[in-house]
Amino acid sequence: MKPDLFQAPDYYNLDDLLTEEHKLVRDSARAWVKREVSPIIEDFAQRAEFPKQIIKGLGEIGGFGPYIPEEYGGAGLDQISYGLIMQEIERGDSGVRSTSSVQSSLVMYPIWKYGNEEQRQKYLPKLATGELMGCFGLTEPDHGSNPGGMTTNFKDNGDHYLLNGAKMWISNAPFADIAVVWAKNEEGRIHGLIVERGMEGFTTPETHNKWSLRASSTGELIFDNVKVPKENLLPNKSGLGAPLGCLDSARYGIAWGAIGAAMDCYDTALRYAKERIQFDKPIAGTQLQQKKLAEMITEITKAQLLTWRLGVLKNEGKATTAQISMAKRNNVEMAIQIARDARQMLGGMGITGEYSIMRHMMNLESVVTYEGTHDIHLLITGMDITGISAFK
Ligand code: TGC
Ligand code: FAD
Repeated sequence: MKPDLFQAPDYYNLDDLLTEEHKLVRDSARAWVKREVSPIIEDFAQRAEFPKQIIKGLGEIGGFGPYIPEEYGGAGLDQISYGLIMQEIERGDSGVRSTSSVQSSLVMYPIWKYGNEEQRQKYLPKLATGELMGCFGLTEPDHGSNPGGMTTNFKDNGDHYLLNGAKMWISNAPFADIAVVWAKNEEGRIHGLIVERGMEGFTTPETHNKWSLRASSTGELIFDNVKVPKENLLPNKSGLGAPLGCLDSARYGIAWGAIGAAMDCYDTALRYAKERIQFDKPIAGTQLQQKKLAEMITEITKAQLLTWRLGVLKNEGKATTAQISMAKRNNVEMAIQIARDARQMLGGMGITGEYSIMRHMMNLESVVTYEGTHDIHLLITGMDITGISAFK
């Protein structure tokens, strides 16, 4: 793979809107990605393997629980810093950002928000350093966009619960130490349970043959009469709103992350176009390639503004689910379009692993599907502006 020469575009001087702390956090994540992710990621993606050696570094740059309070081992940062970290990590690879999103917003967040003090003390500090890794089990083979229909269930069995069912498409499942699992009790109410690797009847087979997110490990969670201690139930929130609350936080991070992937594709295409000579001049001097580049920087800038404003609202505790959906949907679609155009601009070289573009493009096919598909987010906006649900 080519050396990482990435230079971040900032067409509207958005740095002026950031604090010194934001810039420090962002720059250290950017330097870490250049040093630790860029040199190895293509090789791991080609081999369809998650690079476990980066876990410790991810913890050190605040990639695990950036906004979780310091008393629980988190970085205690604000939501814009969280977003900037996701942007930089996904600039390297969406699969690495996935690992960070899952650990932060889908494992640490529910333990922090819905867990009791004992659960927070037991798990959060170790999750923040990566000593413990987690995964999040919501999707089932027959319930993806409609998680409320889940059939995974648990029954009161004296001093423990008995958990049965299966989850599918679970990021980090094959190596996670713990899983935050969403299941229905005997009354059909959804609760979160912390399931630990090693519990009898709990297995996590890996999903193979993915063309997307190859450097992220995906698997199933299978529960066959798993005895889950009663103290592992998250006591402070139940109902579908509990897992959906975690998704708000993860989707917000993805909105920022997608900008990172788009920036990397744009920057690569711009550099290539200035150097690649055809018909005795750089292809960057042709109107068609300038149109692509001009549209890319316009879309990146619009996404940056949308997302920065969302970050301000999130810091004020005012960002709504529908606002987060709009940003996730817009930014991921924007990144996919940029990846496709950038790929074409590199001609044949664009399909090789010499450049990051094709990997980003394939990764983004998962990003546009997980955490709510492109269609589902459109329907969330539709429901918000009309007051009528088109889901059911
Ligand atoms: P609906 O009737 O609308 O809502 C059910 C209850 O939940 C409440 N609620 C929320 N609460 C908190 N936060 C939110 N964002 C909430 N959205 C809804 C709602 O008020 C209601 O409460 P109550 O008290 O009245 O019961 O639910 P629905 O069944 O109609 O479904 C709505 C829909 C389709 C939007 C939702 O289910 C959805 O978002 N589907 C998409 C599924 C999804 O995103 N799955 C993601 C799985 S995790 C993942 O992909 C990780 S990838 C990780 C990585 O690698 O980065
Ligand atoms: P379906 O829900 O079957 O949707 C199929 C198509 O139908 C989509 O185009 C959808 O938009 C459309 N559709 C569905 N309902 C409607 C409707 N009402 N109106 C119009 N169109 C509709 N899940 C987890 O719980 N944890 C994880 O860590 C996790 N990681 C993932 C990692 C990867 C690589 C992938 C690919 C997925 C992951 N997921 C995870 C699952 C992900 O959230 C689901 O794939 C996603 O929610 C969509 O569900 P589905 O695949 O079952 O598609």
